[in-house]
Amino acid sequence: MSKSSSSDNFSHLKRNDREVYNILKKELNREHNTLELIASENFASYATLEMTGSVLTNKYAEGYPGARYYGGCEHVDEVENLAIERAKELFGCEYVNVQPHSGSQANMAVFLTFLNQNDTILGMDLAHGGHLTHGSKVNFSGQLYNAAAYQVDKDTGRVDFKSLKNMAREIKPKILICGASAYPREVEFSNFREIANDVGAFLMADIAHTSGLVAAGVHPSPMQYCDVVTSTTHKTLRGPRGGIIMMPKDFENTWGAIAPKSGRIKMVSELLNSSVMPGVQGGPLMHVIGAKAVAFKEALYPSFKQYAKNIVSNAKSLAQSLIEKDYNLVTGGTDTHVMLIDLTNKDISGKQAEKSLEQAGINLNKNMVPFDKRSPFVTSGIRIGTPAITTRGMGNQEMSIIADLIDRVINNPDDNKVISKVKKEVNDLCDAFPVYDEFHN
Ligand code: DSN
Repeated sequence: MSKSSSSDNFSHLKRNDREVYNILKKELNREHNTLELIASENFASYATLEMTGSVLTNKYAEGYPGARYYGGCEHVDEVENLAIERAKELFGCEYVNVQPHSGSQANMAVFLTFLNQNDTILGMDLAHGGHLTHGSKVNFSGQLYNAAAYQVDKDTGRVDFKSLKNMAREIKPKILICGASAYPREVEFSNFREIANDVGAFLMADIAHTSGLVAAGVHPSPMQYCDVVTSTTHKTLRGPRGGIIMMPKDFENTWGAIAPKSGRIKMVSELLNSSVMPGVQGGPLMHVIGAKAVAFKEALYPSFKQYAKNIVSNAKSLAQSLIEKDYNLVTGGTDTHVMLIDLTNKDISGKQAEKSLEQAGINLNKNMVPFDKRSPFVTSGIRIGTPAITTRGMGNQEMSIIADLIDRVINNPDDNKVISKVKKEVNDLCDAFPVYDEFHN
């Protein structure tokens, strides 16, 4: 991120609370000195951070623009409307709710709108790349609803649409969920649509991971196939931490007015809005909604398209370098920002790999691989993503260096000399691609 002339960062914090200031500085240094390969993380822009740290945090605004439960909302109304309009333009949709505090809360609001308790939902198995809120037994989605999970094919690592179709016919889900947290290939929305049509299910896409790629046209859009789409705003989309819910063009014609569990007949947009607030949340985080507006504008710029292309090109190039070093990539590669590596042939668990790499300044997460024999606390794999290092400006040349650094640690996970040497090289690489340099004044 480019330098500006501003100095005196965090001066109030520094004066008023040295303890917290020191923690912030340590985190700044960690972010600068680390190769951030966690696929769900990114570096928000200065403008996004400014809005997130703004006076909009002071405002209570329960309700929606023009219909709030508090006075003084004229400016937060403006910013929420702007965020909505920009998101519509970015994703080509007709309905947007920008209030969910997170992707999980966006998903919860969708379920609350379209499901009754104990209704059947069908999502991707968490151990095969799915998300907690797609029906995991340890999450509300697996506790309040009758959740079933589809898996990937053992040989290809890709969604097994044949068995998904049979499963859907058997259990007749009310909602079929597509989209994942650790799936390296494009989500084939049209295949999911076919199955949803076949069994009369409502089709939901959770594009939390790929939304930046979707916005840039680098990943297919779910809008022409899905009934409702949820996302986070902070992963490939590079905005503030938060969630959104969208519905495609003509959604009201598709759904018409539907009857909620009780009360008067409502339009689906009205129901979704009231599921978010008051159903799941109270006061919206107006500073974050303002920052969503900022990030959506950034994502509309042509430079963001190039950024998203670079994320994917970096992921492909890193994947290729790792394959050349005999790493076993689930599905044999990636179409997106993320890759999943089965470390079984390297004789190291995901847990150990994550730990040793962290000591060397390389941050990623252990991850179950499909049909993993190890527990989620140990795992046989790691997940690697390129959004954050691409934001720093790294390109294909650096990907081959990074593959080499990873490989040296994985082959010598207990060798402190190797780890120290790699850490030094990681620091040099990070210094060559600074992030938030303005904050280091
Ligand atoms: N924690 C996110 C991820 O890492 O993919 C999903 O919520």
